[in-house]
Amino acid sequence: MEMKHLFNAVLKGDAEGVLEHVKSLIDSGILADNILQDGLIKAMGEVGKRFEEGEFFVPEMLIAARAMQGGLGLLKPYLAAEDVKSSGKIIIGTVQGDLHDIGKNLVGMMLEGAGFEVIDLGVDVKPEELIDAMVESEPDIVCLSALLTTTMQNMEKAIEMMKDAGVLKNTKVMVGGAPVTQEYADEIGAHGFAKDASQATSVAKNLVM
Ligand code: B1M
Repeated sequence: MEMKHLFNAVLKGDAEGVLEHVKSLIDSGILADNILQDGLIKAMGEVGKRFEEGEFFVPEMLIAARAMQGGLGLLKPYLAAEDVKSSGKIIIGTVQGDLHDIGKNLVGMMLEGAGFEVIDLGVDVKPEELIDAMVESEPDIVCLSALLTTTMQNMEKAIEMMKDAGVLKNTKVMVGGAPVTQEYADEIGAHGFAKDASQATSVAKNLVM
């Protein structure tokens, strides 16, 4: 019942309600991962469906997304508490031109939860910014997220520029996001692809092995 209230609070973009329901679910002993999957992620799926059907518009999506992110913030320490050991260093960002960060944040959180040190460059990250951060931090993996068919092409541009700058000798690239596929990842020369945040942790672990 509480999960249903959480689902509805995300749909309504009720940020306070989302925080209250997440807290209450945590207090009643529900696993953070269940709250994430069955409450927050499920509700964002419904938001996307309503947007596609013309029932929701960009403001509704944005308000729901913000409410969801508040809930994610509360869950973060609980998710990170599972499986903590240093697995490597990761730089993550949403590619140039793309402002979607919920999935990217989720992937980053899961990676932290899997013991990686995560440096988050945010959204709309230019290839030059990625390369500067790579030179400075020498990550094991660079994670690129894209949610738009138009911006996923910037993944290829970023990888090309990384190759030209010579920063891929000890660093692997993982890509993901709703329009990205394994075929596309192979085509643009990425070393890894994950379809969701939980798969991202296993792919990342394989990439640093
Ligand atoms: Co946008 N949007 N949006 N949006 N938005 C989509 C992506 C869209 C599919 C909606 C639709 O039309 N059905 C559509 C894209 C169409 C396309 O290109 N094929 C779309 C559009 C068109 C737009 C605008 C152009 C709308 C406009 O202005 N007319 C605009 C673009 C702005 C820009 O980026 N330049 C826009 C804006 C926005 C908001 C700002 C309002 C808001 C984003 C808020 C934010 O992120 N802070 C928003 C939202 C919320 C969505 C939807 C509804 C939800 C996205 C989301 O957060 N999903 C989305 C519709 C949908 O997805 N059904 C939509 C939940 C999240 C957990 O999933 O991000 O897929 P996702 O991440 C998953 C996986 O993809 C994967 O793991 C995550 C967790 O499992 N993953 C990775 C992601 N990154 C990964 C990286 C990895 C591995 C896995 O390794 C590195």
